[in-house]
Amino acid sequence: MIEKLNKPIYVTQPAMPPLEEFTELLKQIWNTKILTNNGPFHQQFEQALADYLGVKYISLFSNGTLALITALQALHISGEVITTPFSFVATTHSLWWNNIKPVFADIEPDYFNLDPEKVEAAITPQTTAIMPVHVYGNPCKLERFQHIADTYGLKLIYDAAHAFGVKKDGKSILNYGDLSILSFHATKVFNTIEGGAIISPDEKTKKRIDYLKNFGFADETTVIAPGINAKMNELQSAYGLLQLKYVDRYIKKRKRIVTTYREQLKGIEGIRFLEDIKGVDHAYTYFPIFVDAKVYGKTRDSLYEELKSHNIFGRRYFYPLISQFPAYRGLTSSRKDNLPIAEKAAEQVICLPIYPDLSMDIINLITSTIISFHSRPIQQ
Ligand code: T4K
Repeated sequence: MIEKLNKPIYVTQPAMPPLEEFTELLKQIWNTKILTNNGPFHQQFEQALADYLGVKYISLFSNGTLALITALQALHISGEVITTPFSFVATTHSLWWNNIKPVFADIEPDYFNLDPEKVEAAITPQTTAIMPVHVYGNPCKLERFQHIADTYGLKLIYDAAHAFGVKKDGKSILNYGDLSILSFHATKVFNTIEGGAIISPDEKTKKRIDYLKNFGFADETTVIAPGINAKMNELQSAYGLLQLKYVDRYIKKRKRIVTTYREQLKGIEGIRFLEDIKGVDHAYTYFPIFVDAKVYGKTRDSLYEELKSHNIFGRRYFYPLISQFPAYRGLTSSRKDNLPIAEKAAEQVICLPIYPDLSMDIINLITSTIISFHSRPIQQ
């Protein structure tokens, strides 16, 4: 009989820098009274982040969703954009907020990213851009997407909300496409409480994005476009600057957790998990497992409930598919027969708890629950 934890374990828990160090930075803010609008911590953090990530031009945002919305504005995207239904709703909502029609294409069965072949088949004269997501931080087929974008004259905007620090062959994947967007939400590998960023390919684009996130102001009297207020403030920037000191440690701990999960779940029939990709430096953002009910003997939802009964709160990222939400389910591209792989992934996934402070004892308990539930006979 596996014990029930007396404290709930959630899918994640934010990693935070030492309070004393943050207090020191807060004192400086209290002295200068510069709270926002591109203050000293914002400037320092932006530069330090660009250096850490290995990118040249980055603009900080108050959250990832506003970064997505602004990225589409910055590139004047309109008409139709081809995207994935297997993501967090914000990906598609950013299109809706720009009056753009989302066109869903199916994903690939290996790493659950948008399938370039399905994207190519969905292009129409109205298509202006492709918006793939590096789901769980695993890189999309970068060269293939670039080739399609170049061939059809489309823009390529990556939702890289899960891909903080991810590199392929030693190079940041954030340098691909026309723009990439990060999220620094509390639930992410690297958090600034709320926060996000856009990575631009050149100084000109960064400048335009910086104007757009500040109401469109280029200077005191010039407004270049109807911008929005999406600025990161000084407290979050200071916090982010501190987080950068610790993020490598966070990722190292996450890797250890993933390795343990993989060792312990190896060989359980009907449970699939993702392996590292050769040449990729992973950030271990999520640890999704996929339950094949026929082989495992229990459904994904019954395992999800079983874990909950032990006070373990995994999450079904991403179920339901975005295409099934009321705003989008009427679209032709939302039909289930257009998205069979995504439908299956959404039916099978549970993201297990992963965060730097997660103890090995808890991991053992999670995996033992999965193993023992597998062998327990179905109750009539
Ligand atoms: N694109 C993609 C692909 C995304 O995944 C996201 C966000 C975005 C765009 C948009 O970026 P942002 O605008 O958010 O920067 C969470 C997050 O709110 C969201 O950021 C994230 N993706 C999404 C995948 O997950 P919920 O509603 O599942 O989170 P919530 O509040 O239920 O948190 C999960 C668990 O984490 C809680 O049960 C407890 C724990 N937790 C959470 C928070 C917020 C804490 O321990 N402390 C906390 O402060 O959406």
